[in-house]
Amino acid sequence: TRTSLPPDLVVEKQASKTAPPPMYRVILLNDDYTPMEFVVQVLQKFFGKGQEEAMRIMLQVHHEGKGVCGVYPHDIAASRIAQVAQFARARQHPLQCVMEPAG
Ligand code: TYC
Repeated sequence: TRTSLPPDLVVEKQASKTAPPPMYRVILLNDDYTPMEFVVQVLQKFFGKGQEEAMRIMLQVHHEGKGVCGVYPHDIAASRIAQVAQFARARQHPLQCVMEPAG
C-alpha cells in the first residue's frame, strides 16, 4: 500500500504591481572656492542631514574629492541637483553635484 505523504507547502509571492524605481546617488564634488560652512548648510537644507553628518560628508568631499549626499529616484535626484546649483549660483559659489546610477 502507498505511504501517505503530507502535502507540499506552497507559498506564492504576491506579484509586485509597482516595481521599485532605479536609484541614483547624488554626488557632491569638491572645489577650491566654496566655503566649508556653505557646503554644510547645503547638506542640511537640501539633503536633510544633521550638523554632524553634514560636517562629516563635507570633510570627506574636501579630502577625497567627492562624497554621497543621498540616494534617490531619478526625478528627485535631478531636482535636488538643480536646487543646489541655483542656490550656489545665486551666491556666486561654484559648488556642484552630479548623479550616478546606484544599482
Ligand atoms: N574645498 C573647499 C574649501 O577648502 C570646501 C568644499 C568642501 C568645497 C566640499 C566643496 O563639495 C565641497 N573651502
